[in-house]
Amino acid sequence: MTERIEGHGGELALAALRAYGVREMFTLSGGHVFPLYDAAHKTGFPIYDVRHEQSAVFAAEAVAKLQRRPGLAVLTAGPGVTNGISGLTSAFFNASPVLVLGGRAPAFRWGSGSLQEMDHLPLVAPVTKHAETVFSTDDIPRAVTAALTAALTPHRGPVFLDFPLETVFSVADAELAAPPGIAPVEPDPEEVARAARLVAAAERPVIIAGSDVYAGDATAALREAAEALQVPVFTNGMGRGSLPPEHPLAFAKARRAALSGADVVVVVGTPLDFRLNFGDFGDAEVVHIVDAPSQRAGHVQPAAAPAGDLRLILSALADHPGDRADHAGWIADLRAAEDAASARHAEEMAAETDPIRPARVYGELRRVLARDAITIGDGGDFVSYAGRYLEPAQPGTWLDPGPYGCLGTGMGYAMGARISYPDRQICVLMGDGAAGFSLMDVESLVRQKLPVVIVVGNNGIWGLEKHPMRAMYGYDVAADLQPELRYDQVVSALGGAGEVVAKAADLGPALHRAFDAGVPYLVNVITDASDAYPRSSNLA
Ligand SMILES: Cc1ncc(C[n+]2csc(CCOP(=O)(O)OP(=O)(O)O)c2C)c(N)n1
Ligand SMILES: [Mg+2]
Repeated sequence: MTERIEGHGGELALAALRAYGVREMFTLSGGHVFPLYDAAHKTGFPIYDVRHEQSAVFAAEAVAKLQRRPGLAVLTAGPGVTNGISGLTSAFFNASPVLVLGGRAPAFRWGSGSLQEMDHLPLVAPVTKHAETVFSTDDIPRAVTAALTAALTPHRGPVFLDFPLETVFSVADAELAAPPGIAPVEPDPEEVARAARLVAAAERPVIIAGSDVYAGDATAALREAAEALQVPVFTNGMGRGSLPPEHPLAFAKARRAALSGADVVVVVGTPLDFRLNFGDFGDAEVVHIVDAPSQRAGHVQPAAAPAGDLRLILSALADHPGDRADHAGWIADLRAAEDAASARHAEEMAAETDPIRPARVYGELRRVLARDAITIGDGGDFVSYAGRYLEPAQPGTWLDPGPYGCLGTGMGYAMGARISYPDRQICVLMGDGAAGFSLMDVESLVRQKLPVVIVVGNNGIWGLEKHPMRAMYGYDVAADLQPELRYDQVVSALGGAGEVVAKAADLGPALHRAFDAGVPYLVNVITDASDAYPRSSNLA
């Protein structure tokens, strides 16, 4: 169904965005994109603005990741777009359906040296699924609809459009088509059957489920498959919490025992990258289940690699008609390893040390966080410890930067999370180094009444770099920060509130005050800077 609409370029774009379920924009002001603001302002479409364009794109990405719908960032021409590129790249690595609309210097005098004149496409093309300059006003709805369709089609990812000044300021009459439905991609049934036979016949199978399981709304199918075939499940990224932690097949800490003992490893909805030892699990056969053929690994030859709609593939595994091996002994062995690790972790999380070790911060947080709390990690060691000690109880509640590993997601992700869930706890776990990238955006959160809690693991160093550099060279450079810096006072100065915590016993009350504050609140925890724990690869 199509309808005819009339308006300036901003109005035409917004009509197409609304039709596709976009519900807000994140932006930082620039004259090149005023018509988009005008369209939003006149129709009550929410505009959230930030202090650095990276935060706008990260906020859009958080919306996309959490709500599985498109997130929108509007960036002005030139520096606005270039400041958003790390955010776009993170979205590309995370397969997040983010649309960035860029302003652009006028086309009619291109090359004459207009303000902020640059061609964005060669910069953004390698990190987007679709990038296009729209030269004609009446073409804007088509371009927006096509871009969003590309963003939402598995394997999902960010897209980019820019509008030359005259395109977006001019008025036109245009056709607006209804968004096309995105049909699920049918997997090859032979490949699915091969995968099912391998898992069913395995003696010691393991499933590792990642972000695309959540993005593809396949957590219920994952659970059915795991239960039907009795396979232990580990998770990473947005896959965390796919099975509730108390589920008999949910595992987190016995990963080493599982991966070294498994004879078949099923990796679903996440790449065979550095987080998974590049898909090398010793003698185990690998089944790689992906949401699109483009996601099959080029560097590994899996025993089976079904590609397509993850719900269809996982449901087919659950319905496998043949015999299955008994995995009760294997599951019991892993449960023993898991329980032993849990007991160790419980001790670490209760430890009364001075200075405070990060594990204790997570021990206290576990008492305060509700099951549906959104936890955001932005930092080095402090966040990798979070991956060890926190157990998301529900899918879609854990936001880490993903395999691109970009520091600075914190306040942008927090903004997107708060807007997605006005009534949930939003907790950002930040390294003191990471805090430097986005803390100014606390001002944006305060001004727009978006309270969140920020817990800083303040070790006074870029820990994840300092310790490895010392181990490698015997010395380190460019790895120190000011010790015990008052990041809480920065937040207070910006209109929020906060406090320093240096004693373990003070953590609990501070966290309660933080979640009750009703404004952005930073709990500045002075933590142990020593290399006290083994690093976890659970970060992303
Ligand atoms: C944008 C960006 N710059 C640099 C890095 C490299 N890096 C990874 S972890 C890390 C240290 C982070 O320090 P902090 O946030 O204080 O956490 P800590 O390791 O001390 O707990 C750095 C600099 C990165 N991942 N992203
Ligand atoms: Mg640090």
